Amino acid sequence: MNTKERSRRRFLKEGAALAGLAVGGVRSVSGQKREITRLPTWEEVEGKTPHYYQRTPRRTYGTPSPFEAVHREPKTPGDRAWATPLDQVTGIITPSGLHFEIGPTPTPDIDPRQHRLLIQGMVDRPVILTMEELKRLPAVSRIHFVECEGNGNTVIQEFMRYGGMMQEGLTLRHICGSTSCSEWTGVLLSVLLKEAGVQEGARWVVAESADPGKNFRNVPLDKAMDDVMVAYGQNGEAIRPEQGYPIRLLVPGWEGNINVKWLRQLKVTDRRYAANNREKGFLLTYPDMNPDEKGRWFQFELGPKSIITFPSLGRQLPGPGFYEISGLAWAGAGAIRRVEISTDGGRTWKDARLDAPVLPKAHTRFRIPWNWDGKEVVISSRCTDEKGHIQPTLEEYSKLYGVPIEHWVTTSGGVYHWNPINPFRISQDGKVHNAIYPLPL
Ligand SMILES: Nc1nc2c(c(=O)[nH]1)N[C@H]1C(S)=C(S)[C@@H](COP(=O)(O)O)O[C@H]1N2
Ligand SMILES: [Mo]
Repeated sequence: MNTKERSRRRFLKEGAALAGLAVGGVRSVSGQKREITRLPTWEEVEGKTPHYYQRTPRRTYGTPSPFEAVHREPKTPGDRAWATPLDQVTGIITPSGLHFEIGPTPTPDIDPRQHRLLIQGMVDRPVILTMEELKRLPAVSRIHFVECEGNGNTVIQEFMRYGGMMQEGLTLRHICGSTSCSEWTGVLLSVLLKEAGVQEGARWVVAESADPGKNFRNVPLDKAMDDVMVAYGQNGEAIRPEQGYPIRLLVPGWEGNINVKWLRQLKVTDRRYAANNREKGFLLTYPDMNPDEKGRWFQFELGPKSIITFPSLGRQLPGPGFYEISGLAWAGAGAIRRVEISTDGGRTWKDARLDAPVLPKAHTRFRIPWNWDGKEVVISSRCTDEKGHIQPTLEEYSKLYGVPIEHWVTTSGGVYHWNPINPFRISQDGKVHNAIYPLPL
């Protein structure tokens, strides 16, 4: 069989699997089967109830269809973290208006004409840049995720609050809504630092924000000279106010809070500044934890992580039949090399297809066809990054931190860099439940 023939056969085979969707002829909206010979015209249905078609004056700035109710929401009621509904995002790019958001309320709106970026400290030539001057410099556009170091810690809180019972009504947003992926445009920090001339002995760049919270973070010089960016563009337009307009620091692959928004100062130093309490990767924030400095508590890079976005927590499958299991995988260390899917509670695994482009430190879309027989099933995804790091099970994850599994349910300090495999259990009624805790709690 030649290649052409083989791909034709494969096409026919996959086509046969999908045909299951339409078995028994075409269904009308009311559910009755009938012969369809033509579709109604606009004139026949416009303005009738339910409104199949409607006319809307042309929008000067495009917004989602009125039939799309998608929006961001607090991660938990009253939470200052607003989460991306990842289960409603298609592909790998998060629409800017749905990017998760962690920062002060109300959102600072900064006038770019008055905003300046100051680069000072251990440099030969301190620089003050207007936003126009910054935009004249050589720029790059790169697709990267930003993930909050606390993404997933709601799982734990909910467990604590509900005595081990996963609360009804939780969706993917609650357990994995604090990661988003955009195309960012800006000037590499290395370009700015070379312009300013970094002095001998310098080791850190302290980034500070303009908002009243005065968020600041220490970036090691090695990372600063590598792929850190001062970004002003997001998905083809100016960064949104919620993401740090007019400029933010973008530190690819590292925990979210180091990506200082509303950036206004970069100070080159030979020592790190006292960590504020946002520096979640910092050992001393967790004195009750593994005190080994070489341990996992002192790291800013995010581990490999994947999550099934369909069928995901809070969804309900209408019945047995064909579905495509799909989701996102990402890793702080680089590109995703492989995603495997299990539909038998982690006993056996099959490779999922990765949609191009598969980019370093970016969300990667995976897909695998699946026929659900209607029996209770546990589905999970597991990813491997280009350095060979494999997403851990909850048991493996706990071992890395030197704590028993129970630790994550009893800890009061919050959970950071949470990347264990997150299985979902689909019960016979089609409901999708969280199955991360194997323990009877
Ligand atoms: N100035 C400032 N920068 C900030 C924060 C903040 O509160 N103030 N929050 C940080 C945290 S904790 C995270 S996870 C990311 C989130 O970026 P996003 O809001 O664009 O998703 O921004 C970081 N940068
Ligand atoms: Mo964060």
